Amino acid sequence: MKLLQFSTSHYCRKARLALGYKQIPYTVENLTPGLHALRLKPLTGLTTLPVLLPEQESLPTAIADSTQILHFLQTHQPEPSYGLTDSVLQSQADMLEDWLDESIGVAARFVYYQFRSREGKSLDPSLSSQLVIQVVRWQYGINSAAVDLATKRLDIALTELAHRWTQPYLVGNQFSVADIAAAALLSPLARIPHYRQTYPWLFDRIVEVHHRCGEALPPGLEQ
Ligand SMILES: N[C@@H](CCC(=O)N[C@@H](CS)C(=O)NCC(=O)O)C(=O)O
Repeated sequence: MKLLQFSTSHYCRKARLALGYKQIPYTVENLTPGLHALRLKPLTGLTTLPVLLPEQESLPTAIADSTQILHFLQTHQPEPSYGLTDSVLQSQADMLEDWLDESIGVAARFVYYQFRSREGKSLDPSLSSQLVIQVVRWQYGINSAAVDLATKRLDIALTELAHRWTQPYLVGNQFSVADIAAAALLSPLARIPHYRQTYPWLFDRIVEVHHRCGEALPPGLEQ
């Protein structure tokens, strides 16, 4: 299989965690932001990454969207499983995954790129890095007002997750798509001291999920 990705994208990290958990061998193709749309549009009709190319007859040519990729992998190779045996708990995991994808992953992106252009500029003050950050801010409409809202949304999310993720698993007592989504989509916060100091349990969980999936730790958590 081949994963089309942006190497720094937290949504692509989510797909890599799932592939790693399933121990499915795969190659990656890193696309160039801006030019990526030319490659993706004919394949999926969308412009977002990750995209999985199963590269096998009788399987779909391309699967777009991290949630669809996780779903495909679970059906294609059920073991080891991140599906829950109890259907009610599986629905909870699916809802958490969707909330993390659509709301919290976006909020984490806003807060992260704001940090990298302000207090966190020293992480890489080079012109090329700051240019990329400014392009991303422009692309997604990241400005102070939007970042304030994203910060509030993250505070609510982390308060909610604190009730659940201080246990080993977000849903029930099995590993699920919710754990994978949370570990990937909140990983950009590992670079931001405020989150490291306020929510230390979050980063313990993120590290655990990465170990479980055999995926390299995100920037800020490398040992
Ligand atoms: N819901 C999508 C979101 C993926 C997403 O937002 N990907 C970003 C990179 S982090 C992207 O490809 N942006 C480029 C674009 O929108 O053209 C998923 O889960 O795969």
